Amino acid sequence: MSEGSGFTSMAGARAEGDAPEIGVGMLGYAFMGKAHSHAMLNIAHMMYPPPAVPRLVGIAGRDEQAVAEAARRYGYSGYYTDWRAMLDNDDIQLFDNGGPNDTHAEPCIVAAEHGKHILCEKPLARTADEAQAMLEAVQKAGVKNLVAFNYRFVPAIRQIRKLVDSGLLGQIYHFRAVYLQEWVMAHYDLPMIWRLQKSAAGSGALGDLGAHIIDLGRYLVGEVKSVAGTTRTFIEERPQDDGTMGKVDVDDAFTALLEFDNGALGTVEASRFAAGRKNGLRLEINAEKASIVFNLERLNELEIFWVGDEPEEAQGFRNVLVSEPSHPWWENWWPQGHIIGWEHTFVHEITHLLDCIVNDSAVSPIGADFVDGYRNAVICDAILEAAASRRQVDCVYAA
Ligand code: SOE
Repeated sequence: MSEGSGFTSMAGARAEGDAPEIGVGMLGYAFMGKAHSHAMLNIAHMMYPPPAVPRLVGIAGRDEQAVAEAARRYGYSGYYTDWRAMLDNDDIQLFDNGGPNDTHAEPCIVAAEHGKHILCEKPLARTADEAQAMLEAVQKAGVKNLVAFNYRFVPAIRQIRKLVDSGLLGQIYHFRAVYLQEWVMAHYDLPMIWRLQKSAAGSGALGDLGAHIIDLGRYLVGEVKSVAGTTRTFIEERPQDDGTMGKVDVDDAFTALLEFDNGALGTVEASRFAAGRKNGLRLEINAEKASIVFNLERLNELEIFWVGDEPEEAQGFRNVLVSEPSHPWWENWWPQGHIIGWEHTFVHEITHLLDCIVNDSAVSPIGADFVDGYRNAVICDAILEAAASRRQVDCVYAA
């Protein structure tokens, strides 16, 4: 169809329009590769006008057939079987690391050395020492950096933070959080996988699930000064590819006590052996003026109890549907009550990072940066030390 026939070409308009494009190189094509790629494909038209339009330049993975299929599926311009070659591509300004925990440090450090901004899946690293090296690399390079603690980007969680910041809750006494799943229990017949090996994962339920609720404790309540805790491994051997039985050297579950700098008391627990719990993150904050409950499996809702708000005979927790246009992130979606889901947290998270890149603004505290990821790792290491030594352990932060 030619110009003049009532048709106006928009070819390339978005790339030359208000929003700059940011070239993305993705490492990994499994669960997080899918969640991040899906999110990036939604930003240009749903976060409209976007701070930037992510251009899917390349995706890297070891299995050539699988990574080629992922490139086709999500629309990456090309694929790599070597992440180093991908990071040599100057058309990539943002490195997205969705790989397993043992592939977080080296690629992120090399990406920082190449001057690329970085999004790294959680936990940032397997240990605090490894996280510190990554933090130093991004600080030296001066690149924007975000750790994908995506639950900070649930509108209801951001709403809790806004209530905390407003002072309406008063002093916070308790932070109580669990993150419960069941997929590692015996009836799943799970063989040995990287998430069950310390050399690959760093820890088990602690770093995978506990890291999320520890991050939310830091985001909603404050810094953690000391911990006590214990861990359990319920199935100690798993069948390996070569037919032998391998030892599981990470925790299947942990329970910990957190002492916050501001005097609040925290209890956190994560398990992959909680039958019936599919993605059961639940937190409760008890404060001077209110208590608030959040449940990830009902992520558009908050249960709030306001002290002295109603006559004694009518007191109780109220259910608040967090979906009004004035609620965080909701101006981008639907009319109130048309609820959103887990995947939308990645759309918010990556949009926030693009905004920080384009406007040179701070990633934290709305998002978690590598300082947050490092401090999270210090707390996780301290919990493992407390469990091994059976005593309370102070959290010492080098940054
Ligand atoms: C574990 O199964 C897992 O996929 C975590 O790795 C994610 O971070 C969490 O969001 C959902 O559960």
